[in-house]
Amino acid sequence: MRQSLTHKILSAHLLSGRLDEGEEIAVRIDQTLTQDATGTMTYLQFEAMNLPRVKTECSVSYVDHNTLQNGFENADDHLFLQTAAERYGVYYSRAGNGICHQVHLERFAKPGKTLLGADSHTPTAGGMGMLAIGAGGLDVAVAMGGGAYYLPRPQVLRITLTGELAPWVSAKDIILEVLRHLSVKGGVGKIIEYGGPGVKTLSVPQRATITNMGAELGATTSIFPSDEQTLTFLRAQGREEDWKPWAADEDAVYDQELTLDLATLVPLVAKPHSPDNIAPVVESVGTLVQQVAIGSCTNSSYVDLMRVAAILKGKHIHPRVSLVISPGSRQVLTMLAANGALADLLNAGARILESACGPCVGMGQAPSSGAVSVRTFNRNFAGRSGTNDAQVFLASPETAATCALTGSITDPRTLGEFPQIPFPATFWLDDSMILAPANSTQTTDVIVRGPNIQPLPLAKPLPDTLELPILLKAGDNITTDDIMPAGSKVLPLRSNIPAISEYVFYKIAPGFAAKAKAAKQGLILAGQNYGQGSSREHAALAPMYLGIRVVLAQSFARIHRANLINFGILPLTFVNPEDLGRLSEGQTLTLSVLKERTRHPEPFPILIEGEQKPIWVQHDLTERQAKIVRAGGLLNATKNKVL
Ligand code: MIC
Ligand code: SF4
Repeated sequence: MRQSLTHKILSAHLLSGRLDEGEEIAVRIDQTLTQDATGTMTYLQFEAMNLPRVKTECSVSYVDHNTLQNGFENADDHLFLQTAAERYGVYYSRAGNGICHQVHLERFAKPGKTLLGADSHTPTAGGMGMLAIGAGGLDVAVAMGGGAYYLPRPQVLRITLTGELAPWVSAKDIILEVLRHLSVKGGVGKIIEYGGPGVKTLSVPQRATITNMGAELGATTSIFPSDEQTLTFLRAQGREEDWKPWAADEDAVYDQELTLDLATLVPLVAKPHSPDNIAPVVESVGTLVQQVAIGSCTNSSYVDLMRVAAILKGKHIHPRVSLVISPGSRQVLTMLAANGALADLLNAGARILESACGPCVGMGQAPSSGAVSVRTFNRNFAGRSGTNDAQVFLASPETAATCALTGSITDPRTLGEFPQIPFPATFWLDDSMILAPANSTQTTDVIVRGPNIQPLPLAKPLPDTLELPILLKAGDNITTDDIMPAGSKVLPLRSNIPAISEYVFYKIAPGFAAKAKAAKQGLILAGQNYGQGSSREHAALAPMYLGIRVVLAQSFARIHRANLINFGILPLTFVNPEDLGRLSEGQTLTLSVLKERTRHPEPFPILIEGEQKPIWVQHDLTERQAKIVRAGGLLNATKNKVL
């Protein structure tokens, strides 16, 4: 059969399962990436596997999230990560070198290879023709040890791009348009493959903006072919030898197809508080803006920021607006500094932050109360900016820069002539902030651990009967930011599960941690797409630590469901989704014969205290996943050799 690009790369890496039938496949992982907020747990987990060194072609540990050093915690984590990288043969990208996805695209990503990253925006590297998937840290640790990555057999959705973008319409508007069509759950279980004549008009960084934000669709990943544009980018990065052409066969068959004519697109925004709340910029024109934030792994490439600089050159931002810019990498920032664009940004009134995630993850620059903040980022969940009542709009760099000038939401097309930015023939190349892994004879044995780095808690095996109070009834699209918030107060506790667990649900259900501790064990109830957003396994690990044994939802987001299983929490769905309405907080549910029931796919009943009629649920676990849950998580399952 003629193959899609996805199937070609998957077939070349397939370890078990079939691409045309069955529930689950296992693939070989060539590269891994971690970042500091998920990485400390990942390396603690790798350590628990007792392996001397990583077995991948290349593994990189980035420091980009926790770069505000308010106390010893983050600095301690950096030291732990640096020494763990040295010990296990991992590249270490130091704080200040840039955001993991941007730097990985520049320096490591290779067409046709597989990448597993402990961050949901790992699909950014799909812009390079790489099959790049976000996962929980434990799955990444297993891949570093040479283990397979298991994923539900994906459906392939082909998006055919035709035509060419009009001036002032950008790659961000393409992915916002896709989000408008598909919503934040439209990509669940799918790999999105871009093709068609419009593809060749897009550079690798533009493609990476699109694949990056495919995470917001809930997609497993998104991918572009590797072609002349890929070669141009790799050549400019001094990595021409990493290029290989990769494309789908002409008459490949897809599970679903969509066509987008780029020429018909207009500048769009995602309005508060969801990345799929899409509308044309013109509909929000006139809304007063207090903050503009440009950066993040979605939109802070060299061309993005050069265009912003060109828009702002010789002008000054509106006095109401605070403009913050966080360049994606040291490569980008150095090039802007060298060619004078940085001076144009500064002269226009921009506040320049270091090359890191920064405001995107609530690490500083929280907007003022009730402020409108226009951001080039990928997520605008309520409260993620650090200000609960801020109104965050997501937009392209062109739209954001225009809003900074006018002080209100403005269509960038009103600015007149579109500044053309030539693609650089060579990027500034200097990898001195990436510490290469020492060869095996030189590795250190000393991994430095500060007091913030606490041992990893293990889950308990699944008992046969569970009597669980419902500790929370949540709605649809609950994000991992709702479950385990980020921000400058909580993020430094990522290596300390007892301490971070105090913050579980603290924004949407204050007092949850105390309630869970008092109950000793419990269940969470939710609507659709539970756990969308980030890959943070802390959103499973910390609830597990608080005694959560089961999450019963109408549906789950992919990465979070896998994390629940990895930490021994049983994910269940309703046979009849309307049954959610029959349940409320405080009721006690009884689940019995669980060891047997998790061995079969058949639905089973749960008893509601004081009621005759049970609720029917199902687990949808594969045999392997069921063994993991019964054993009390993946680490226990591996240790006890039940897999
Ligand atoms: C995010 O954008 O939400 C994060 C912070 O990068 C997360 C990872 C984390 O929580 O550490 C992600 O996207 O996976
Ligand atoms: Fe960092 Fe934001 Fe990208 Fe997450 S989405 S990796 S926080 S820049």
